[in-house]
Amino acid sequence: MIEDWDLFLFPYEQAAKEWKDKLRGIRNEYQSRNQQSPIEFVTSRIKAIDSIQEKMKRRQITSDRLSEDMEDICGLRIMCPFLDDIYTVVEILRKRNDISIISERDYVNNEKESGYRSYHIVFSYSLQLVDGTRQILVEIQIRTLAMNFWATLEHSLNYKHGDTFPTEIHTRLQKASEKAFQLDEEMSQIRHELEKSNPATPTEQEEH
Ligand code: 0O2
Repeated sequence: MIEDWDLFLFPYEQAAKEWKDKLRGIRNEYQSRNQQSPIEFVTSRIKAIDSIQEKMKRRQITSDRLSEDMEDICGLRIMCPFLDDIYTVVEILRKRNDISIISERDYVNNEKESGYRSYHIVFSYSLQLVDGTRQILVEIQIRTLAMNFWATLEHSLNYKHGDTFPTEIHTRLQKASEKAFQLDEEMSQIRHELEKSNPATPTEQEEH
């Protein structure tokens, strides 16, 4: 049993803050070079306590193994403007020497049965605490704006509806996901064509 959740979750909150800052730093670096950033915006969340407890039961994770066996207590999400940007961000993360990548899951090219698409990376991060260093697992989900649009709405519909969708709704959501993906492909194609015709055009960036 976790006696003090605030105490348990503190390192995860700290890691989320540091990583949000690092990822926004990458975006700012591109902007300072007047280049289009592969990162549009970044969000973070600490897994809700009831969601941790539900997953502990479902996966038979004991309290003493929680930090090692639950990989998504600290979660970050990177939203990319275009499809190719997802893999640019993956490469940037692979090259970093302040993390050790534990696993990668490509749900962009291998979408889940629901229609969900995103690229998931779990890594271990050395967090500096008063008493020394602690390894914290962090999950980053990397997706386009269109994938985020679909996943956010599907999640909220699922949350409101509870349990599983009726078959007809499930199929419609799969189709909606396919349409979002077609939109991503079309926008990527437009970008490539514009780049070919005018390689040096700097693209406008929004501040978030
Ligand atoms: P939250 O914020 O934790 O409540 P599991 O975590 O056991 O369910 P697994 O295999 O460990 O699953 O992880 P998986 O499937 O690689 O990633 C789980 C997370 O990916 C989910 O976290 C969602 O954020 C996202 N995800 C996966 N499948 C779907 C889907 O079909 N629809 C949507 N909208 N998101 C999905 P949690 O646990 O739901 O979120």
